[in-house]
Amino acid sequence: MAHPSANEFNSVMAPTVEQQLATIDKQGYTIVQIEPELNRRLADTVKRLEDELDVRPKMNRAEGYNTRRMYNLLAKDRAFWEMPVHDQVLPLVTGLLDKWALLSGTTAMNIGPGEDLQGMHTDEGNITLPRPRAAMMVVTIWALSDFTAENGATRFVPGSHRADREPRPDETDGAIAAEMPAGSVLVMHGGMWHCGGPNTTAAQWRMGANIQYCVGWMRTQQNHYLGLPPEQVAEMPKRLQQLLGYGLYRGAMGHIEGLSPGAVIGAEATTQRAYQYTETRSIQGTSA
Ligand SMILES: O=C(O)CCC(=O)C(=O)O
Repeated sequence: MAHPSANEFNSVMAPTVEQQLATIDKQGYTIVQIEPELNRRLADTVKRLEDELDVRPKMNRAEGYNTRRMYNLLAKDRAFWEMPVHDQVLPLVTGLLDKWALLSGTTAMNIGPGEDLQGMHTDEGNITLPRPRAAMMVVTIWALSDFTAENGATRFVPGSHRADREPRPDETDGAIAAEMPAGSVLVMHGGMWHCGGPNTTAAQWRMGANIQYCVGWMRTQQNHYLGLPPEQVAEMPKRLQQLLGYGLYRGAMGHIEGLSPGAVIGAEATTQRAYQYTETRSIQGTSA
């Protein structure tokens, strides 16, 4: 009997996007793997930038007392451009939200020795609509170093995306540590109770990044229009421009004088006129 090659075996064994989405629907999360070489490159870039930019702890409970945090990663190095569009991650995001999903934020979080538990929260905590509900955000925590219970692995409460309320910061009952090797990505429903873990090691740093998405009609956590130089955006691949909001939501929302933001900054890939889908005079069967 012929045996499958390693590639065939992996493709036979790897769960489909539908299966991964079913897992997220049930338990609120799944974990995927990225290429080790990409992971090394991202980790090296974060380390270099932290030193070059002299990134220091921001000294509050949300951002940490011994955590080096960097926001707006896409503006800081092109290595990060690969993250939001990664093919192991983006199909899960669009499966949970839809194809008009936006990138909400990009943050590197390097948790240092002695850091406290961050405080349980959800990234949807500012949304005041009743819970439980369909995901309005998707949180992807990239383990750029190994994540262990001791060095500050993300804590989360499986199934809490179905809770009917937000957690209190000290509400850690049922929380588990997302222990995972470097190169893993924890993909979570935005309603999941989670937080950065405490780092009880003497000298290990836990390097992670949160690449966060939201539905296309929502205000993003980080403001890309002002955070990214337009000439840099114009050089990005089309899918990344769309995730940053340079296209139009459903062919209409977010225009400037009838044009997409991409058209205004000279980004050819996302140049679009609003309501193009109504250009035919017939009202039969047309939509964005
Ligand atoms: O660093 C982590 O593991 C999670 C951090 C987090 O949830 C946040 O900053 O909102």
